[in-house]
Amino acid sequence: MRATELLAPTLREAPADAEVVSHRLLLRAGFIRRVAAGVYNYLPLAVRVIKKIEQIIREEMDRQGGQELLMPILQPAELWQESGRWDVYGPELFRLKDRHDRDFALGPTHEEIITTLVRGEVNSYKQLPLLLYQIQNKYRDERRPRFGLMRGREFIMKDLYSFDRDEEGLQISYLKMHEAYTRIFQRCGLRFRPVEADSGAIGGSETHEFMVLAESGEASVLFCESGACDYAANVERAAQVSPPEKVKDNLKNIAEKETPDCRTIEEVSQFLGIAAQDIIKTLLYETEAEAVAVLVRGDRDVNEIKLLNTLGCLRVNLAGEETIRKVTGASRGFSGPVGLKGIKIIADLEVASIINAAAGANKDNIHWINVNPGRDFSIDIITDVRMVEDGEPCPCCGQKLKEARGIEVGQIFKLGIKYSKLLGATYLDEGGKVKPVIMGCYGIGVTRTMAAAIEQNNDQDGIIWPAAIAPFHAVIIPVNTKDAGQTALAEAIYARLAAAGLETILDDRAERAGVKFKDADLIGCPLRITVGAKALTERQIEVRVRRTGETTMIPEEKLESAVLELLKEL
Ligand code: 9G3
Repeated sequence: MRATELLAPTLREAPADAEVVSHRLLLRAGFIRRVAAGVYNYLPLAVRVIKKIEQIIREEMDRQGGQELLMPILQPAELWQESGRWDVYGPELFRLKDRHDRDFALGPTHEEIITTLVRGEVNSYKQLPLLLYQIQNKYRDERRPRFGLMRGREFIMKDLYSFDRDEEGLQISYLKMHEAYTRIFQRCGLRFRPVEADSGAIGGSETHEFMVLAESGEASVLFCESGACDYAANVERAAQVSPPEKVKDNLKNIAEKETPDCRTIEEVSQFLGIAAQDIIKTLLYETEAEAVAVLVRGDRDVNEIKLLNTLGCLRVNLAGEETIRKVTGASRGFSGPVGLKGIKIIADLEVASIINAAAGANKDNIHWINVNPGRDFSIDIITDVRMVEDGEPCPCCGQKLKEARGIEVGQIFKLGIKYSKLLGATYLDEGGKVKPVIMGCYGIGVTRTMAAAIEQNNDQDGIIWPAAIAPFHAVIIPVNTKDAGQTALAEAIYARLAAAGLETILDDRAERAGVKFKDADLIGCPLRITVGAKALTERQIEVRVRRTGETTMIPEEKLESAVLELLKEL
């Protein structure tokens, strides 16, 4: 591709509203342009990257026996009403009407459509298993579309659905997708981890998220540092190791202390001279059914997902001032478990073994000291209900857990019979018995993967594409376009590399070399090939590696093989 013919409008300045580096660089390097909030044009460079990612995905889906199909973006409301999800999803579901006033949605995902397809076409065990996938635009009307391609309202997703006869079949399909995803992100040249995730209150079913590791990631993951163990979980899911049993002696007498205006753990700790870990933090939550008190150590945070799963409810929210006063008789900051009546008390494992702790007294400006569970209050549920932190022991092997940040680029789920039951997708087994098909679903955010690759691979000068997904392998820069010798040599190199199967941009623009170097760095192709005066006189070509800045002089006749060799490592 010649730069003079390529629509890659680079920008000197970072647009002001771009908050994350991938958004800034995609705009500056001329990969995307905004059309509406969370909706973008993908310019030619972006399309090349997207196609490369899609091709890797297709090859790995097909390797596992996946079959590609295409389902409609425009989906009739009836199917969503059948699954019950027309009413479950609120404004996030894009809804529209046709000329006959019939309701439709723009597909945010395709469980309803594909389950209905399989209901119609599959009736015997002989037709199973099936792995069906598509790569297509998805629509979700996010409350706050932001971070460029990280959270768009229109985005490209690969979604695969598995259909099996039984749980064993589902397990095989699930492992196939786990392996495929591992191969895909490896081939894309990304540093990533599959992590256990939470499967929700229904429980039982497995789910993993594939996280691209990047400081800027929104998600927090914990993984075992020991080489021997591969435990990794997202922060919602990570399990705490049960604290050691404490010998409950030396229990002191409970006593009231004035704590004027001390509402936070920090203020109470400071005022009473008691460490945060020796204070019981009491938080009131409301579910759709009841109010509950949740107790964690003062230095810990409640994990609301674990709380939701413990209670088996639909939602949990911190209670407001009004509820707090009604339940405790005091204002916010003075709640405690002693004498608390009429609500369930859920305590974290660590609170159950605490000794002589401080806690709110359910009276304004007063805390108890020397509170002891069992003696001074009783607990309804003792369970793991807190966030696990960096440096805690691994639940698998006891070595240290390390916290890292990541971007979720893929997720795999065991669905079971949820959709096949609701939509009536059944088959006849070998004994002629009617059974629901067992399903799994597996997604990869294609456009998000492109953005995540940039979040993980960039420097102050621009993007650094992994070779496998780079829009081009190299940029060829004739230093002086007025020098006929240089332009001729650059053209010859361009033709030779193309013949060797390499994708290059020939920067034939009549710009200063400095401008071209800057744009090449910004766009981030793995290699830059500079054709200057020396190339002509010494027949040695300068090849520079974008990631390291290292340059090597390659004898002109060895250029193709040298470039191919360099790309293997990038
Ligand atoms: C909706 C809306 C938003 C949604 C969904 C439905 C997320 C929804 C979960 C999934 C699960 C899997 C197939 C590929 C892998 C992920 N946001 N999800 O179901 F109506 Cl508005 O999409 N689907």
